[in-house]
Amino acid sequence: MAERNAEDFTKSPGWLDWYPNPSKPRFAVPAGAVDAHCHVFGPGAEFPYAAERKYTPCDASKRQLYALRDRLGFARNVVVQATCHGADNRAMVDALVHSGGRARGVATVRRSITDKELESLHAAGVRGVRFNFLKRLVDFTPRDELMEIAGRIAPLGWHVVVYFEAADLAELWDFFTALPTTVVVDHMGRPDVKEPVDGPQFQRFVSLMREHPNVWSKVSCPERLSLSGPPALDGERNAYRDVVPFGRHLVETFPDRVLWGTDWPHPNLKGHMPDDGLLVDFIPHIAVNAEAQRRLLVDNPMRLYWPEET
Ligand code: 0GY
Repeated sequence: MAERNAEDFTKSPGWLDWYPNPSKPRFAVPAGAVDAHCHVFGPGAEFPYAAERKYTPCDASKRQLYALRDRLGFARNVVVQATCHGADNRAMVDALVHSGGRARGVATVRRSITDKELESLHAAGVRGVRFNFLKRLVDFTPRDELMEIAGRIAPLGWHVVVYFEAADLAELWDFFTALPTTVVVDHMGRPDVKEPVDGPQFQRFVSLMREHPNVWSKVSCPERLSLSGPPALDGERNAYRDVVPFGRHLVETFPDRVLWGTDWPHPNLKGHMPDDGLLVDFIPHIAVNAEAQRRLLVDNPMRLYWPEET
């Protein structure tokens, strides 16, 4: 592959931009709802993308993110550092400090980070670090380095967010279960939704959560996991239905350890870009009553990201 020019912010070939005019969801999220997984990208002219990035995205600014928040009816965001910014957290931190206290963040840090830098991330609203194990997104980081970082952020009350492919869980199990913090898994551990919910692959993930009460899951990204895809353009809003049994199983089995997020601006999607309004209408299919919805969208994220208010 050709060496990427670090200064060239031309979008990666085939890059899909975020959906410009999301529909108004039919599902009204409860008051105080948190979008607990979303990103900002640049803008590249202000916050350059990292030299080591594996993709160059479209710009997706804090202003655009907060407009989406308001359009969908959410009160708060958790802004997760995207790999295109490497361990340069400035765009994410800038989004937090301009949120009026309505956003908290998850950073990417290296072993070289100083205590002072960690404290300043904390002051900006960072409450976790993300360890990414997807080879298409990041270069390998030795486990001892990650464990060292986890040991340093634990006293701050932060947690670790992990992103991995379902096929890699067996190999990562011992590392995950040795982490000294709450561990939040992105996108249900990326199950293959062709497999049954009670099949070995997803049940391995369910066992991880059952045996380890410090493990939480984001029941997010149906648009990334779905094979059936969005609905036909017939006005029906019951999208991504093949993902429903997986999300619903986790929401019902672990009601106080699930989070939900849009994943806006949806990096690296192939095929289609979701209407974020439709994604919100997915929620009542996996959290089927008001209590489950309140826990998923308000109580759980508030406990993790704004514990001082709960
Ligand atoms: C997601 C998923 C992806 C990308 C990233 O930080 C990232 O680049 O998280 C992906 O490509 O699956 O959660 O945004």
